[in-house]
Amino acid sequence: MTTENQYRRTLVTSALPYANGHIHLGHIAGAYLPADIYVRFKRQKGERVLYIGGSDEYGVPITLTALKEGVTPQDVIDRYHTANAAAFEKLGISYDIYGRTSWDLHNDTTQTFFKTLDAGGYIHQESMELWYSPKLEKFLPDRYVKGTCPKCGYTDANGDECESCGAQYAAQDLVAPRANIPGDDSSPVLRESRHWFLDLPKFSEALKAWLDMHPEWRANVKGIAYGWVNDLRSRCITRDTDWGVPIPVDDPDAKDKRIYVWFDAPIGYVTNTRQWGIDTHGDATAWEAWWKAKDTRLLHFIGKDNVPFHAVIFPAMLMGQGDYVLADHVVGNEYLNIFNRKTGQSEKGSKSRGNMISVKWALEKFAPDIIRYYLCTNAPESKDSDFDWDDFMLRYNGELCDVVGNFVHRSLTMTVKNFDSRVPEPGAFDAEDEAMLAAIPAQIDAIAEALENFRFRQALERFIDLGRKANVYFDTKAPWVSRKTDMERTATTLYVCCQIVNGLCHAMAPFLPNGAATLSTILGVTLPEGGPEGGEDGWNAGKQTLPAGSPLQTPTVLFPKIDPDYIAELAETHLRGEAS
Ligand code: B3M
Ligand code: ZN
Repeated sequence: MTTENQYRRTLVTSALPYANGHIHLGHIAGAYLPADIYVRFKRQKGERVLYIGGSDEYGVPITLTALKEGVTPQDVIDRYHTANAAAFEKLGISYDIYGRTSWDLHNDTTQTFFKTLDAGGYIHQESMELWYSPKLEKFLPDRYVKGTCPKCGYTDANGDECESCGAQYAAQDLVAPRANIPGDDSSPVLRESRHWFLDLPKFSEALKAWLDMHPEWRANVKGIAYGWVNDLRSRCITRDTDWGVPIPVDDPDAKDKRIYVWFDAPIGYVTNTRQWGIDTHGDATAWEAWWKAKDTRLLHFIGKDNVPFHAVIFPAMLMGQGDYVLADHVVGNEYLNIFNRKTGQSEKGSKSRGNMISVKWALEKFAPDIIRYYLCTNAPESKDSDFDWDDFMLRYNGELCDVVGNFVHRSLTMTVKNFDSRVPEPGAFDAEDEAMLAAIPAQIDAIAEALENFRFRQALERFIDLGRKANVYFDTKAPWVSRKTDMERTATTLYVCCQIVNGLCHAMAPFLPNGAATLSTILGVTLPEGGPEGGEDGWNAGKQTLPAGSPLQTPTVLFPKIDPDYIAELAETHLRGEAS
């Protein structure tokens, strides 16, 4: 089926994680899995979709890690870029490219953005007082200095913002500053430094007009974005550091400074699209259609803390370039907290608490589909949710295994056994058969509708609902009984069941790619891969008939159950802080 949509491009980005640690399940539930499900769905529909990801490799947290470990920043980013790219791949997060902001190409993209904004009159310089270490003879940007928060009194606040109350402030407002680097116990002093600023207020009207065009966005995203746009100030976009993109100005003062990581990071999406065009098409201009053609739909999937950058600052930077598209949707997610079964409390995932679960660790314990299933049923879409081991097991075992897996297995086993491993020839349909056959396309459309609206939990619930309806049908028809007396009736029932299994196979593919791949082999159906150039509609193919006579392979268990003892053991390991 050809739709107008097939000709339009959808460009999807997921936040670029810092190459400063292992990505964890909280990240996945927010910015990565929903994006991947969406992209897989679009590809399956045959639409043109490109999915961009990569590592964010500059910034103070990375140089601090390097200093503390006595290695170079390059060592740090190489280690975590490699580890995170591998974890994403194993989990089935299907990027078209997973790039790096340390690429030379990225200097070029970032510097072009800077120069265009500068030429457009959107960048100016200001002098400011910043903390300086007389001992190291260096400025102490951001987290290189710690102190007491001027707003809430938290004593471990960063130089520029407080993790405890969320306040952002000027360096000189920090109370009782101290250097936060090994080998420097001196007291920092304030010293003048000249920096470059992005004139955000100049974009104020345009940003408001653009936000006003998107009443459909989630309330959390709109709330944060309007809060910022209604109170815009110029923002410093450079830092006193040697780790970052060089500032493209002819000024000796720029030599010891670099572009601020939050200026270059979203530009990484553009860089990585450029590199994708070069890698796949040998075409250095292929990226432009994805960023500049009017019919491109740009979507950002992010965690809530990244909303200001994706819904205000980056769009302003794009406006300043003149010819880029702006995001059509910024899908901002809340947080996945950790339910601590010892205390009975939900707690924030944090490095210092050691309660985070790395993707790397989780993948050593579970098949990717298991993790994907739980994180999607429990995605923090409109409010925070809890990662809870009991819930993890109950949802997976009780829904995916017992409802869908069980139906697929009993239907296929009976069909293979009684009908010579082929989809049986049906007799006349009764009202229950007709109703069940009609429910397959209806449910597939309902799943699609939820996915189009970024309601991933609801989409997965509707998928499980199809499984529930299927089990009711199976139990009503009781083919294991009719088999003894009425083979024609049994054939009709199992024919209908094969159609449901085919529908389930197509519908599960965006969520559970491994299960779908195994099942499609059993059914002998092809799930088209799709991609940036678009292709066949393999989504609505789930509504088509699997013809009588089609050969079937002997089914294997798609979703094996998890043993409660195993879960109990892992929960203990996790509580001991060994899962991060
Ligand atoms: N690296 C922050 C984060 O990982 C930052 C995102 C950049 S997206 C362009 O949450
Ligand atoms: Zn504070």
